[in-house]
Amino acid sequence: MNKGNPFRSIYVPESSDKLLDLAFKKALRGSAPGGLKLSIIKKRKSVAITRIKIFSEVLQDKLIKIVKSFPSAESLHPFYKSIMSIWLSIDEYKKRLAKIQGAVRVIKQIERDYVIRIRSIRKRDDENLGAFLSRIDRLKKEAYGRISSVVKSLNKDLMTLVELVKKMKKLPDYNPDLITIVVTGPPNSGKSSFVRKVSNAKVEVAAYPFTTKNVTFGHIKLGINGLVNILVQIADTPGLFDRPIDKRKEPELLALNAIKFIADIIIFLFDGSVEAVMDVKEQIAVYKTVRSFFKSKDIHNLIIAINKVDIGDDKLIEAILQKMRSEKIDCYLISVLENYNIDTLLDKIREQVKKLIGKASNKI
Ligand SMILES: Nc1nc2c(ncn2[C@@H]2O[C@H](COP(=O)(O)OP(=O)(O)OP(=O)(O)O)[C@@H](O)[C@H]2O)c(=O)[nH]1
Ligand SMILES: [Mg+2]
Repeated sequence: MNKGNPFRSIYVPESSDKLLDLAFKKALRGSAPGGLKLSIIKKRKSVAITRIKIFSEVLQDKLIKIVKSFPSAESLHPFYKSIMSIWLSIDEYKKRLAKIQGAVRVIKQIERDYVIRIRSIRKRDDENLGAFLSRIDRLKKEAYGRISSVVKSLNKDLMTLVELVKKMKKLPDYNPDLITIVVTGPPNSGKSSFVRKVSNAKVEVAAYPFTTKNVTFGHIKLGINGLVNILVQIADTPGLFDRPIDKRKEPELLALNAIKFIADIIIFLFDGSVEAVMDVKEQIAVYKTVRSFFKSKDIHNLIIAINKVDIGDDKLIEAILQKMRSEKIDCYLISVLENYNIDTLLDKIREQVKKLIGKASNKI
C-alpha cells in the first residue's frame, strides 16, 4: 500500500477546449518533412498528414497522462477510497477513467483512417489542381473535427475529475506504517487546540464550532521506555453532531471516515465547559456513535477526556463521569488552555502505543 495522499502529485486534467487549443497550436507548426523537394500535391498531403498526426498524438499523450496519473481504485487505501466516494462513486470514477482511455483508442483510429484516406486520394482527370488541393484540406479538417468531437465529449468527465482532485488533494498524507491517533468529539471541544499543543500540526483554533472542516495530521515523537522516540501521527478532525448519517455534512463524514479507517487510538474530547455548544445528552449521543466503531475487545484504544475544566460546568462534568463509570471507562479531566493533566493524557497515549507496538511485533 502506498504512503501519502495518492492524489497529491496528480496531473490535473484540463478542459476539452484547453486540450484542443494546445493540440491545434502544436499541429499548426507541423510542416512537410523534406517539403521543398516535394511536388505541390505531395507537399499538401504531407502537411495534412503531419498535422493530423501531431494533433492526434498531442491529445492522446495528454489523455494517457491524465489516466495514468490517477491511482487505480483497487490501489487506494480504504481511507481515501471511502472519502472519495462521498463525492464520486468508485464505479463512476472507474467509468470516467475508462471513457478517457477508450477515447484515446478512438482518436488513434480516426488518425489512421484519415492518414490512409489522404495518402490514397487521387486527383480526378476532370478536376483542376485547386479543387483537388481543397479536397485534401477538407479531409484534414474533417479529421480535426471528428477528433475534436471525441475530446469534447470528454469534457464532463474531465471536469468531474478536476473537482475530485481539488478535494482529494486537501486530504492529509496518511502513512499506514505509523500508529494513528484520531482526535474526535463534539464541535468546539478543543480538538484542534489539543492537536496543536501536542504535535507539530498547524491547525486553526477558533471560538466557534465547525472551525475544522478537514482532516489534518500532525506528528508526535513519543519517548517510550525502551523504545525511544516512536513517531505517531495524530489527526485533527471536524466536530461531530448527533444526527443520522444521511443528515451529516461533508466535514462530519470526513471525520467518521478517519475514525473508521485509520484510527488505531481515538481520543474523544468532551466539552465540559459552561460554554459547551451541546448539552450532556447530545454529547453522550456523539460519544456513542464513536464508541460504536469499536469492538469491545479494542475499547481500551478509546481514550476519553473532558476538556475545558478550567471553565467547567460541574453538573455537566459529573453527568459525563457517571456515564463513563457505568461503562467502566477511565475519563481524564483536562484543560488544554491551562495545560492541566495534558501530560497524564500523553502518558496514557504512550501506554496504548506501547501495547499496540507490542501486539504488532508479536504478529511478526
Ligand atoms: N477555557 C478553555 N478554552 C479552551 C480550552 N481548549 C480550547 N479552548 C478554546 O475553545 C475554542 C475552540 O477550540 P478548538 O480547538 O478550535 O475546538 P475544536 O474542537 O477544534 O472545534 P471545531 O473544529 O470547531 O470542532 C477556542 O476558543 C479555544 O481557545 C480549554 O481547555 N479551556
Ligand atoms: Mg477544530
